[in-house]
Parts: sequence; C-alpha cells; structure tokens
Amino acid sequence: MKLIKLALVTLSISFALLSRAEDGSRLWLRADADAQAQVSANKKGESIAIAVQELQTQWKGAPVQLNMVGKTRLPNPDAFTITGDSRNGVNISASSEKGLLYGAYHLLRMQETGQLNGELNIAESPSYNLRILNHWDNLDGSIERGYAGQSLWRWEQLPETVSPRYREYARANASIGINGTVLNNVNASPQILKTEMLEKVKVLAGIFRPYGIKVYLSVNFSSPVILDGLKTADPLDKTVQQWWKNKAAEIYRLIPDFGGFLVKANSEGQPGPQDFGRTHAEGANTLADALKPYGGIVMWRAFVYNPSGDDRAKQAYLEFTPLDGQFRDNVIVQVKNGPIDFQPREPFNALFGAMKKTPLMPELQVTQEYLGFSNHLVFLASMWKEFLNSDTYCKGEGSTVAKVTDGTVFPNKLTAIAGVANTGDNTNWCGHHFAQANWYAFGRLAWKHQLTPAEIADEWLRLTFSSDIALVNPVKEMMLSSWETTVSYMMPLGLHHIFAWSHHYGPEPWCAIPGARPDWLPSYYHQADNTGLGFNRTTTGSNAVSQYESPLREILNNPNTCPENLLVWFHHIPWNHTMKNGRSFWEELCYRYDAGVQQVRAFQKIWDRQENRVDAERFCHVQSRLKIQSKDAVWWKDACLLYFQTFSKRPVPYDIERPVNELEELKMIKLHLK
Ligand code: GCV
Repeated sequence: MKLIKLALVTLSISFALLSRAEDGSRLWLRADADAQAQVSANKKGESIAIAVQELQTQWKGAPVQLNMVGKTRLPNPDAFTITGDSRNGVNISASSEKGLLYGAYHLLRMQETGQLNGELNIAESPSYNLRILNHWDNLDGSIERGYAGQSLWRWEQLPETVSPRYREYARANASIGINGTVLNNVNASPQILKTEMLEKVKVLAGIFRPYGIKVYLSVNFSSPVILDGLKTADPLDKTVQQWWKNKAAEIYRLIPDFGGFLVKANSEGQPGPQDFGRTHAEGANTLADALKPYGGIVMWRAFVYNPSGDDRAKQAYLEFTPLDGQFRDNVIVQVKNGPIDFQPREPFNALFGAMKKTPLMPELQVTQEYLGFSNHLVFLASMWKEFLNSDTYCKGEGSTVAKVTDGTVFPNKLTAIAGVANTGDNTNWCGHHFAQANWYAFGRLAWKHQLTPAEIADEWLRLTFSSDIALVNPVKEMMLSSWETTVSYMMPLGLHHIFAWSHHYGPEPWCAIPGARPDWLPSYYHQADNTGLGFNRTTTGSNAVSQYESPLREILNNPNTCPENLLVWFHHIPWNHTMKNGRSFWEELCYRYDAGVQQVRAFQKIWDRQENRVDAERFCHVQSRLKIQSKDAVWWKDACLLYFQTFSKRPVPYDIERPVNELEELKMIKLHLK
C-alpha cells in the first residue's frame, strides 16, 4: 500500500513538473497566479478588467485601488502613479485604461524583482509615445531575418481560428509597455490591403486592443496598381490619392483605432514615389493625407541606398535632409540606428539631429540578423544605450540621440521608436532563451530610455530565471559584456559588413560574386590592401564625417581622436599605426579577435556553474547554444585574421591562440541559410 502511495505521489509530482515544463514559453511572466488580492477600480473597461485580473491573481500585498483620473493630472495617457504602501493599501492612478494596466504590470514587476519595501511613490511617463514592434513577417508564414520559426500570425486560419498565442503576445508586450505592432514585412505584399486580409487583421486588432496595442501595416507603394489596376501609383495623381483615401476609409470602418502605415519605398527594389519623379515627402504625404482624418500616421523609412550613389553610409542623409520640413505633421521618418544596416557596431546615423523640422524615430533590430541569429547570446541593451546616448551636438553638447527623438530637443508631438521583432512560433518565442531579454529590453528602453543595461538585465534575470544573487550577478555580467564580446570576435575596431553573402551568418571578408552590387560585397567596406584596412570616410575620403556636427566631425576625422572602436569605420588605417596602448594596429586587431574568443569561453564557464540553479531544460538549451557560439567565435577569428594577414603580411602575435583552421578550407564553407 505504502509503495502504491509513494508511486502515486511520485507520479503526481512528475505530472506537476511536466505541466510546468520550463520551455521558456512563459517569458518573463512567470509569477504564480495563486494570489487572492483585493482589487477595486473606480471605472469599468476591458483593459481595467485585465489589470484587475492580473493583480488579483498575482499581487501578494495590501488591497489595490485603480483610479482613473483627469487628463489635467496625468496628461500622457500612458503615464501612471503608484502611491501608498505595499503593506497597507496601494493606489494606481492614470488618465486612461492603458495607463492603469501599465501601472498594474509595474507594481507586479516590483514585487517579482524584490523592489518593494513599504512606501510607494512612483510616477512614470514613457520616453516615447509610440513603442512599436516591426514584424518582418510574410503572408506565407515565413519571416525575413527571423530565427525563431514561422510567423505567429496564422493568416490561413484567421479570421475563424484564433491562436491562444495572440493574447499571450499582447500580454507580454503590454507588460513592458509596447503599444504598437506592425504585422507584416516592410518588403510588403500588396495583398495585405485586400479586404479579406483586412478582415483577418481586424481580429488581431480586437485581441490586442484591450492590451493597449494598436495595429499598423506595412504597405507596398504600388498597391493601387497591383490591387485595383490603376494605371499609375504616382502620389500626385488624383485617382491614386483617392485610392489611398478609399482604402483608409475601408480600414477604419473595420479597425477604428488602426495605427497607420509603415513604408519602405525606393529601397532594395521596392517601389516608391521616385519611380514617378516624386520625392519621398510627396509619397509620404499622399498616404498621410488619407490617414489624417482618422488620426493615423505614416512611418516612412529612411533606409535608402543606391549602388551608383555616393558612399552608402552617406546616402540616407543626402536624400532626406533636403526634404526637412516638407512632411505632413502625421509623418515620422523611421531611421535605423546606424548609417549602413544594423551592423555589430555602427556610429549613429547622421540624420539624427540633422532633421530639425521633421520628427524621426529610431529603428532598432531586435532580431539578430548580423549578430549570430538565435545561436549567439548577445544582450542588445548595451548597443542601444550606446546609440541613444550618442551626442549629436545638434543643439550644443548633450543633444543625444535620445533627446533629439523623444521630444526634449525638438518639441515633437509625435515621438516613437521601433524594434524589428525577434519573435516566431518557437515554443520559447525567440529561439534562444536569452534572446527574450532583447525583446524585453526593447520594451523597457522604449518606455524609459534612462534605464541602464544593468538594471534591465537584473530585472529580466530575476523575472525569467531566479532572484538568487549567485545566479543574477555572474549571469548579468555575462549579459553586459556579451555585445562587446561579439563585436570583438566578429568585427572589432569599426569593421563592418564582412558577412557571408546574403544570409549574414558567419565571416566571408573575401566574398566576391561576379556581377554583384559592389555595396553588397565585404571588400567595399573593409578596403583591405597592403597598406592597411578600413574605409576612408574622412575629408580626404568619402567625407561622411562632414555629415556630423562639430566638434564631432573633427573628432571623427582625426585617427588619433576617433574612438578606436570605430577606427576603420572612418579611416583607412596603416597596419603599423600605433594604437593608444602602444600596439600596432595589426597586433591590436589580433588581440581583439582573440579576446572575443576567450570571453565566449568564459561565458561557457559562467553558465555551466549555474547548472544547479537553472532548470535542466533551459540550462541544456543555453549550454548547447554557447558551444555553437564558442565554435563560431573561433571561426570568425581565424577567417578574418588569416584573410587580413594576406594583406598585412605580419605574424599573429605569438602569445595569442593559434589559428586552428586553414584559410582555404574556411573559404569553402557555404551555408545554405535563408
Ligand atoms: C526587410 C537589410 C536586410 C533585409 C531587410 C532590409 C530592410 O538589408 O538584410 O532583409 O529587408 O535590411 O531593413 O529593409
């Protein structure tokens, strides 16, 4: 009898464990839902109901009162205050339902991260009014640059069948303040605007709405021609303008709070206003006029470059600065953080600060197209903070990118930030468990760009793994150094775009495809020759430095003052150039690559020590990804050093790890990735 009982107990324990599989699906929302908190609200509403339910089931403190207050007290609808005492009674106030929901998630986060110690006196208002994920999801379910499976959106099943993941997605976003989602790829299929697709979009919008999330769509500029056979898509043509107006009316009949359009035009083969001799502003304004009556906006991307044009790093600036002041007030220009394309490290795009009469929104890439896909552990908050803290000097010292985009330097009503999503239908959402931290970090920084990477990593680890400081401290250090580490083993000292052709995983600095666009080849960027390495963007070269304000342009123009981590971005540096630490440039390059390899190995040790603090499932998953990262780091180091050595003709310093690969063998590697 005893034995049977024991067997039953064991069985039920294992069922309990099974039902709690640590597969990462719960993201950072892992609080037990077994509380029975007293929660009341002075108003009813769908979002308030969610806030009440979240608190009732997870809040372990004193009764909570949700108060809807007037706009005069809290003008930003997303802002909230939390006052009172976690042991005697808590008040969350906001001027909108969304604000109350954000307040509820904030309070729960404080509880789960151990930040409650009695009195509460919190006032939060977001840095950016629009905090938007961009999904590069295609209508066939594939995701451009997606490394976590297929699209979350099951278009073929919608509108009838609704996946439970839609709500989970909305909840995760709301919990970190994300309030917008662009559902489809910027390389947009015109089909997204067909009525039957809009009916499907309507269902998603309905699920996301109570979570405070608006839906936006990427649109193809040729839609009027492709969908309805118009003779032209010329934005100044009256029939084209009417077509967009009719389409907007149709969308808003279905989705009254539709957010607006995101547009990639005249870029990488996409159609646009220039096809008809019109400017980006004329194109954007036609769409903006159609959306204006309903409160919609246009996010017009500045990611443009042309093979026959000037230095690629200069082109967006050259095309867009002459248009400053010509955009309607419901247009915001969306600019990637750097002037090339989400490279491991870039200087900020000189458009930030240069467009003084046009609101700009930063576009960050959460998905790791150029950072090891979902195989490498890279915590991107560090990179985004470096970018946001970069000083543009556009209105004197301290005009950081953050301040020129959040409404501080230029009083824009429209403030926004976008992140290219890393989600897919993988059980753990992002492929790598630690890639979830980047989704989390994007939301947290969009809400409050003053947060430090350390604060964000700390929160995320406590929410996702454990609050045990024996885990939090070392793993946080690993996260905080992971971006710099990756830069070291991939592209140190300002190297950029030396990736393998097309899929961007792994090194191919030698890549030469006959007939290929020169600006899609690594040699365009690294310019290695017997004298040295790097792209001369100084006054004696492409003069990209002149797009930056003084004194930054002078700082960048001089190899002795240019930050060493951007040295070969701006300069062609002789192999024997003396670095600040006294080493030659060639030696420093070797040491940086080697340091990257050693650091990933150190990450493996840090992680392995966590074996008893992390559930087996996630532990093993991360452990095996770190093995890949470690091997890839060696691959990067050997490929780049052996290849650049054919130009430098100098020895790899004898105290660093010797190459374990042959250059000719590395050149034979051809990965068949998308
Ligand atoms: C969506 C890079 C990527 C493309 C992407 C493009 C863009 O070129 O490799 O996949 O296309 O950027 O941002 O539009």
